[in-house]
Amino acid sequence: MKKFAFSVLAIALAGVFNTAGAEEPTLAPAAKEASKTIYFERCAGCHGILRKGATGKNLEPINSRKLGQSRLEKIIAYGTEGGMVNFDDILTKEEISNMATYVQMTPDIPPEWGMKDMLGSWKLIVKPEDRPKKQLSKVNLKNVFSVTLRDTGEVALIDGDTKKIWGIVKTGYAVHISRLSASGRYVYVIGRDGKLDLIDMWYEKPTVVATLKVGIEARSVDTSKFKGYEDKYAIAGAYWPPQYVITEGDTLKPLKIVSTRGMAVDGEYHPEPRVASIVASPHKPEWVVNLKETGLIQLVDYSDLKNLKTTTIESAKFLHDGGWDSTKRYFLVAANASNKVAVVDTKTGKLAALVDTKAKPHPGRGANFVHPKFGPVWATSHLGADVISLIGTDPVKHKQYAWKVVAELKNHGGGSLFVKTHPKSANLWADAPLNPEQEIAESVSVYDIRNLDKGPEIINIAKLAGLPEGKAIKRTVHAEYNANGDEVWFSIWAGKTEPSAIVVMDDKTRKLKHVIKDSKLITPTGKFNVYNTQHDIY
Ligand code: DHE
Repeated sequence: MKKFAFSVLAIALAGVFNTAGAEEPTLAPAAKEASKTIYFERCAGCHGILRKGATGKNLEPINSRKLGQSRLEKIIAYGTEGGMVNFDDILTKEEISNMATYVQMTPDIPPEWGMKDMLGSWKLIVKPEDRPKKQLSKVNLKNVFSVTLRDTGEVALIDGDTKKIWGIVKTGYAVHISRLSASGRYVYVIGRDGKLDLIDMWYEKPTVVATLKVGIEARSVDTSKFKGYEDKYAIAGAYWPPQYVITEGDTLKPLKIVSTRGMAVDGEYHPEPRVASIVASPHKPEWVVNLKETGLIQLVDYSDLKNLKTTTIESAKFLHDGGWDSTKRYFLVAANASNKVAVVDTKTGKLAALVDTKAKPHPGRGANFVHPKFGPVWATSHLGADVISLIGTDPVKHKQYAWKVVAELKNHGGGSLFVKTHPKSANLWADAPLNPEQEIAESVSVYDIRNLDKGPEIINIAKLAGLPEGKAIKRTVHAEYNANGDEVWFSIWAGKTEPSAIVVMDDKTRKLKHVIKDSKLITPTGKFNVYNTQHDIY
């Protein structure tokens, strides 16, 4: 990982950001360096590099110093009900104390990352013409799962038919998500450190054929999915510098970088509008790019990169994750720290609605199903409330319910991150991995979507894995269906030095079908089934 380096600009800006007065606390150089790394790896995602806050609270010195050393230490160690996780199982007492001091100090500012840096980082390991001309293995690629191994900086490609690990690939640090090329041949994996890897599944074993560092910190990637543009382009969004880059799809050669700095929906300048979720439209040569801090949603037309046309839609601040409605005309994205879901109509290029929800909606890509009374709905759970909200998505046949929360189902706890269903399933699953209570974090709620009044069945999935006791909570996180839609997979996300697992449930019976255990399966979190991710099925 590239360590933060101070530039002249950074030093100048640091003066601007040192707003909390002269009594800045200090740390010895080694402790400061270590805290800076921890902040970047563990904290910046929620609080921002400049600590201006988003999913997490504003931690600029003017605010953090009000909380004070001992309160900050408690918050860092034990977390909060508002969704901040505990770090006492990851950090030592000394590290926690140093972090509490560090966040009261002036933020460090990392360097910019323009075309020269990007091209310097680009490695075309195998040229497209030197790659296999057809699939060399017998693996059923449609049912492969690309699984994030968060703390080892790897993804495991698991054969969904045999449940065996097909290959493990080194990727960026704390790799975040995988997305698929339109053809289903290539997996794109983005790391928190901004490293983008292109994996070719036509080899005997999954093989990285190109890499690119798109920034210092990143979270999102997608590909061109419109007819005629299949596998042509990729787009990756960076948290720092705040920008996105469009690359060649099969080489990752960077073609165009677009900065996202600018005015927020409230008319104020923001220096760090991070790129949150990105999704490719199947109906147009267009990506939906969600800018977190400014609350702007950009529809980026990739049919002419030299004369890039972008429609900028005002929504609400702190955009995060989201997914399509079942028709893939409307994109629903959580403005999580605003307690809203924004709905974009990609046909008209306009905001269709801003829907109020409970605290901090966090849908992943959400879940689409047909409600017996309200017609087509899209579901999200919440980080800050034990509620699953259903939003009506059919403005034609169910106009009175469209873009309204039509029902709120009880989840087994707050701290939820992901909901999931499948067009062939009658179940709606919701996790709660960030809940501070062990039993809740290990469990999921599952509703029968034909009879939601019956209430949920609550299943402790982590217990089913039969793992030995450990120090860390075995968080059950991220449901993902197999290609047939009859199995649902959960990650059991234990500590870095403890065994983790993937639990496969039979979706119909809701009974355990299989547990994938392997010493190489360290901290699995997100899982991306090739077919479902390729076709945005959720
Ligand atoms: Fe994620 C999606 C950002 C923490 C697992 N995460 C996303 C997306 C964003 C994001 C912007 C949407 C990408 C897209 O669709 O293009 N995530 C962030 C953060 O900023 C945050 C809050 C803090 C951080 O430091 O990164 C964060 N995320 C986490 C985790 O701690 C999780 C639970 C475990 C992990 O692997 O790091 C986690 N995030 C995921 C997963 C998805 C995701 C599994 C994809 C969900 C999907 O079904 O598409």
